Amino acid sequence: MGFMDDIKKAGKKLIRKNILGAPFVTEMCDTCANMYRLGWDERNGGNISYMLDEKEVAEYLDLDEVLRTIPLMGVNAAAFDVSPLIGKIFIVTGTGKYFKNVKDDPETNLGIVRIAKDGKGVELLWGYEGGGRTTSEFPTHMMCHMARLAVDPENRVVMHSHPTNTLAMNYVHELDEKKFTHTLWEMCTECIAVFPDGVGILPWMLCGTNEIGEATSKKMQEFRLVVWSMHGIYGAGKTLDETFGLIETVEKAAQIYMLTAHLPRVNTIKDEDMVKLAELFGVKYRKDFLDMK
Ligand code: 2HA
Ligand code: ZN
Repeated sequence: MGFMDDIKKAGKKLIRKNILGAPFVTEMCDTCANMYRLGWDERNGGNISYMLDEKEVAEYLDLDEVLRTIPLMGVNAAAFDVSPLIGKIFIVTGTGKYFKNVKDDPETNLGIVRIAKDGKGVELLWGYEGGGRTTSEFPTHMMCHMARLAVDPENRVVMHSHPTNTLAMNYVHELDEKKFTHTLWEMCTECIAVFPDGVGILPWMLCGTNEIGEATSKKMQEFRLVVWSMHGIYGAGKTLDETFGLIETVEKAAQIYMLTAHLPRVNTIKDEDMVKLAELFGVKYRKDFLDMK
């Protein structure tokens, strides 16, 4: 490289903005802090991946500067095809990291990674200081991104969490997608408008594996919310706010259920009322999840 190239490179560095002020970093920090504060993400529970716009990231980072390459964790590489995501950049919570600590130390607890050209690993562009890696659920996240992007090209976020009441409800309510969704819809007036596609449910499965990733992404072809029985929930959406809001709404409904399940039910929101709501909001809802004949 010649002298002029060095000057140009130094110049590019100088005009680059501070990544700690990037909206995608501050939003990740705020989201993790919120989820922790709500008690949904104890210890290292939960993980988030958020697909970023390459041009936006280039305002903060030199995209040619790869800090290190990280293999995809817990994955039978031959069975795992991420080719639709090659070159895509994500900000991702780190494995073993605590949501509690993200806001105070984003550089250690978060990483910005690009899916490598061979699709077998990721290139670290920023973060995971001290040798961190992507969440153990990264394969599931990537499979979910692929599934959601196929039905909604604007999907950007996949979020996993252990919301307390949603989890409690798993122990006392039948784990049937129609019945579970219907109960949630009955608990808050706007539920049917917020998640008209309902909630998918997987049986208890071993987490961090290809199998659970495949099963979750299969559900994500149909649902933006998937309950992992006796473990937690997955959500997908266009923004961090939207995805958080989906999980938050399920959790609120589950809380009402848990506060009332042991009491005689005197009143409820009727199916015909839910239809009116869905029509008012103009949403396409799972008609087969209502009990109306
Ligand atoms: O990242 O929640 O499911 C920790 C978990 C695994
Ligand atoms: Zn979990």
